[in-house]
Amino acid sequence: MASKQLLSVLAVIAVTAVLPVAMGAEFVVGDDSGWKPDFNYTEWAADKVFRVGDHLVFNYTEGVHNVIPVNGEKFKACDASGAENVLSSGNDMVHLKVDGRKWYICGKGDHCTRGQKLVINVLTALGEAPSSPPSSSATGIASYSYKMLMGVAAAAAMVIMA
Ligand SMILES: *[C@@H]1O[C@H](CO)[C@@H](O)[C@H](O)[C@H]1NC(C)=O
Ligand SMILES: *[C@@H]1O[C@H](CO)[C@@H](O)[C@H](O)[C@H]1NC(C)=O
Ligand SMILES: [Cu+2]
Repeated sequence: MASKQLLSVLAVIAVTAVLPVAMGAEFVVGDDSGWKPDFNYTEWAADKVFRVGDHLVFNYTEGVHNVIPVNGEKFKACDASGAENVLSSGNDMVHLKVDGRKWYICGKGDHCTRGQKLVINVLTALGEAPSSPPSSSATGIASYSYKMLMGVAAAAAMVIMA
């Protein structure tokens, strides 16, 4: 009886630990700087690994900026014309559902040419390591292994309890 209760507790702990994997990571674009011109988002993204299942949060004052998903050519040209999915809430969440390169620009004024543009490469959810690992890859891999371990522990606890 006591051991079964212990297993329940362990299972809850393990499931709680593995939940962030299922939900993906959240990246506040620009961190405390938020989404604005005169900021280098290439530099911001350089040490991060984005995966399918993660999401981006664009944080800015509503009305001052917006977020427009574009293609590579429009990104280069800062071309906001013909935009279909303009995000403008000031707290825009973008779920990364498909792997590959993603581009976002601000369509207000000259903001894009002033650096308010973000390009990221989204890796598959459980894909291989990026071809050129970022400097922080050691911690990334460590936390990833930890989550995998907790996932296995959760699965094992479920099996034992069943
Ligand atoms: C932004 O940072 C990247 C990487 O450090 C650099 O290559 C690029 O020149 C910078 N862009 C600007 C506009 O300063
Ligand atoms: C968004 O920006 C505001 C104002 O700078 C800040 O107070 C808030 O903590 C930011 N939110 C997030 C999620 O970073
Ligand atoms: Cu802007």
